[in-house]
Amino acid sequence: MIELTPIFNAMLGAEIPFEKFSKDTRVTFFTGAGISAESGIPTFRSTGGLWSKYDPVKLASPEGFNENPQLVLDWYAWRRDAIRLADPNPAHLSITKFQKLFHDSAVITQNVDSLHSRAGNNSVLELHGNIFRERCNNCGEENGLNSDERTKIRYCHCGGMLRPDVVWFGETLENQKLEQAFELTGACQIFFSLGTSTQVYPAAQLPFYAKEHGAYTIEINTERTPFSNHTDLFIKDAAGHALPNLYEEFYAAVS
Ligand code: BV8
Ligand code: ZN
Repeated sequence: MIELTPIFNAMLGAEIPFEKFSKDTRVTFFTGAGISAESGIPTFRSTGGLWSKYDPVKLASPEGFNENPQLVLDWYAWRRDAIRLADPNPAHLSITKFQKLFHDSAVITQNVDSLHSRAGNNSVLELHGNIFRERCNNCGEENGLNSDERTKIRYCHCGGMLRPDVVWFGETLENQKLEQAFELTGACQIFFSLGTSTQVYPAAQLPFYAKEHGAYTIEINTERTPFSNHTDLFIKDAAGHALPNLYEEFYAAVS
């Protein structure tokens, strides 16, 4: 395992086995809240993150919603307003460039903020849903968010309450999405783990699964994570700085 800090970024090219890769290499990008940090969107567990101010059980769990739906709806409306003011940052934008270089690539994100799609990334799998959609808490029927009524408690035709279409703690992820995530991870030759604390399961299994299935793994994070001792290359840097640099290295090597 090689650890590079920003000072050694220049030596980046020396560490990666570029000779193994070509434009046909299958690449998977796995991302967490850290990739949106440079867009101004707070993460959950970094210093000053959302969970340092709010109780996740009260705000991101079915129990919390049933106990105080208005509080949860207000919190998600506040987060949507913050996200609307944010733009994709160089990390999101460099994935679009990577996907032009490696045509067989996909993005698996834990984020619910739509910034990957807004950056032009394709094949984006939103494991934890999307904050700009709502679904019925009872029958699960999805519907887009009617923004002027965004914080009112509203009901589905079946009588169930409408809630953000995201996966809360204690809720299972959509099976089909999870299977697709493991398939993309098991089949890729390069796996990027970008801006995730690698603590929330089952998503946090993916980097380890990639490693077990023979992918060359690159982790970019401003802090070390439980995966950092397992990854082939750990770059201690902001994703918005390191990923565009990495793109230049890969472009020079495989284009
Ligand atoms: C489930 C809602 C079946 C959406 C979220 C005990 C052991 C293991 C598992 C469990 C357990 N007890 C319960 C569980 C299961 C639980 C879990 O994993 N809990 C953990 C916390 C222990 N998981 C679940 O409940 C999942 N469902 O398992 O169902 C089941 C059911 C019942 C019981 C057992 C199993 C559902 C998980 C989804 C929860 N939903 N949020 C929303 O509102 O957004 S959680 C939240 O965490 C988000 O979804 C987020 O996507 C996810 C992961 O967080 P990260 O994205 O990694 O963000 P974080 O802030 O943590 O880290 C940011 C990182 O970026 C940091 O490392 C930081 O250093 C770095 N960074 C910062 N700036 C930058 C940067 N990196 C690069 N550049 C920068 N500029
Ligand atoms: Zn319903």
